[in-house]
Amino acid sequence: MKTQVAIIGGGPSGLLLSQLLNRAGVETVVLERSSREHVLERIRAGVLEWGTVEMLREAGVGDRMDAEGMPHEGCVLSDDDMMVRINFKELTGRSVMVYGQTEVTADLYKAQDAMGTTIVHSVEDVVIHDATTDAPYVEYTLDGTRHRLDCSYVAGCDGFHGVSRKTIPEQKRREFERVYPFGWLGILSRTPPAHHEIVYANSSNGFALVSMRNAQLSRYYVQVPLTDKVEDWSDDRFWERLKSCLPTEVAQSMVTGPSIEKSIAPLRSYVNEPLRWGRLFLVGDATHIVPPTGAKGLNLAVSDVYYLHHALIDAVKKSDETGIDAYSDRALARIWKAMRFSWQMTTMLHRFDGEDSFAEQMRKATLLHLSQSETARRDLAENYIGLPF
Ligand code: RFL
Ligand code: PHB
Repeated sequence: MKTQVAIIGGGPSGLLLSQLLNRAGVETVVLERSSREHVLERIRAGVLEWGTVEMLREAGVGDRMDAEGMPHEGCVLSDDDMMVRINFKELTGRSVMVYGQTEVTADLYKAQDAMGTTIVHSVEDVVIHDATTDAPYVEYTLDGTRHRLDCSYVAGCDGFHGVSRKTIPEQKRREFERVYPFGWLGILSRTPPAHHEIVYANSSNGFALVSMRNAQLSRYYVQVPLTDKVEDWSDDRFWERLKSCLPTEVAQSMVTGPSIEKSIAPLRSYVNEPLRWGRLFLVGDATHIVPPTGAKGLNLAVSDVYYLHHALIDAVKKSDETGIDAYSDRALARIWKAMRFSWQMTTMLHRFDGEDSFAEQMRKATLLHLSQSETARRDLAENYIGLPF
């Protein structure tokens, strides 16, 4: 098989890149390790920055998002009973869209099917060869048979545990990492959300988050030690902890019910750079991870795709390589700003085990300052709705 751009990974990064390239007449093949059902089962991100919303519209996959997604003009940060509303609309003129990553992915698969692009599922043992030559190729196993895919460029969109990043020799890249000493236990439940906007709650019992997928489907998270297992958390225990972290006003509106999904995600900040090795380009979680506190992971993947799709179109269509030469630096400039924001939000809102009493006061003072300073709120809003591409 032969194609112009081989895309490893059929998550949101790989699918959106494929969608934008094919619309511009650049041919792709997507190689995905899992089945489509499995990819569509994963419950992940819920908040789309305004730039992501515009990109999805531009990619021709915005209709259902516009019909079913929920534009949010603000969110709330709380410290015990103090609630600070960040009015995105008033402070920046923009909003975010609450629309699940699962739905974005489903919309992208549907659009790709309609265009007749090639997405190969359940591939195993993907190996990228000759990335530093003009003729890279990818080998993979499907149903026990080894295949070869020749291409001009390879896009590594295979997430944190993928093979693309590891293909680059260690001496050719640098890694930066901060691992946080806690994770998020998340549940999905068919109950109306406790608040009409997302609530990021700091409390003496740790961090909690109120989010939603629609008016009847809530998504909640609480901070848990890394040693905890999902089995340690019955639904009752979860609801009790959540309630103890939320401002009374929100806790009173909480409607409990059985969880329909429950999982624990560790929190880390991670950057691998550069994002290019010869004709291999890294995108999204394959090269950076943010803690979910700023809702930046999916959105950063989308901004990488924004830079890379323009660059690849110029390279393939016009033999103009300036875009691909600039890709890594352009993407990294935005990545580091989102890293800073996510780290700051995480530090401002979580209890760190073994922390001193000073740390707690710093969190409280930051939240109090936010409640009193429009300048501080505008800074948060500007980052939350998404910095320009
Ligand atoms: P993905 O989604 O991990 O997709 C990578 C795909 O590559 C496949 N793959 C391979 N395929 C072929 N060969 C291999 N060797 C392969 N290895 C892996 C995988 O099966 C998969 O299909 O990466 P991508 O596309 O870069 O997308 C990134 C986003 O998924 C991620 O950043 C967000 O989900 C992070 N995130 C959030 N981001 C936001 O912007 N807003 C949020 O509100 C938000 N909340 C979250 C989140 C992530 C969470 N978890 C579980 C990590 C909440 C949570 C709980
Ligand atoms: C979610 O709805 O899953 C969600 C919302 C906001 C975040 C992280 C996750 O910061």
